[in-house]
Amino acid sequence: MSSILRIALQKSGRLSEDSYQLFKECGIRFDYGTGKLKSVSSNFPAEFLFLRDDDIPGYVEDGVADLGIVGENVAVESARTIDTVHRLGFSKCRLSLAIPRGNEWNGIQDLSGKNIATSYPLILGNYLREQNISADIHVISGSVEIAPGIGLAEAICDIVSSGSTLLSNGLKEVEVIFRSEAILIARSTLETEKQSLLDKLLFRIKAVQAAKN
Ligand code: PRT
Ligand code: ZN
Repeated sequence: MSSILRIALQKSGRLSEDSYQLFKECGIRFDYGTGKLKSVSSNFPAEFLFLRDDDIPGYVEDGVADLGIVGENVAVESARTIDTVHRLGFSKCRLSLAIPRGNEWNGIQDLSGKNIATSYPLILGNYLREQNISADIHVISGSVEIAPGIGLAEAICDIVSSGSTLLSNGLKEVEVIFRSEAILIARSTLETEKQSLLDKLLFRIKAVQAAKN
């Protein structure tokens, strides 16, 4: 049986459009947005799976998918054993610490002994350890920005892009702890045939990127 690459993409969200567009520009055709959870390409040996971004690193590690596109923040936080094959340059954002706008900020030591709300306990925990700061990490899965306003935490650590969400919640960004963009991830050991399909795909992706620069 000839090989086919299984590629996991975000079904709908901040990564989806650019991910679909990338394959289109690589000349790889497939249907999306029809509500179907998978789609086989009509002109490249690839099958696409449409998933929530958080599930993609696990599916790639487990071999349900060979490749995937996720934000680096999600890949790192997942702590899965996966390879970063290529940086894709879209869905750029940063993971930052923010505090109430009226509060004074003299540096990271201000967070010693404080409560910090985040959905990224691993990345934040590593950062605080490197900085020798001991603080309490309070994990919440969404709407992190409201935590200081309801007395749940003195600071937050969340994804920022334009900064307008922080602003509208009365917060100010005080420290960038991680910079992220979309990345192509792969299972760490691909069979020879799949590896050569990945090489073909990468060749096309690099050509598309080179044409834009
Ligand atoms: O449904 P599913 O689980 O698949 O998607 P999701 O809702 O978990 O993720 P999604 O689609 O919001 O984001 C996917 C990825 O896009 C993230 O993991 C990041 O790598 C990247 N990304 C880029 C962002 C943003 N920009 C971003 N602005 N992810 C989230 N945001 C949030 C931010 O936290 C804030 O709440 O969007 C809001 C607006 O940001 P501002 O700063 O522009 O106001
Ligand atoms: Zn998600």
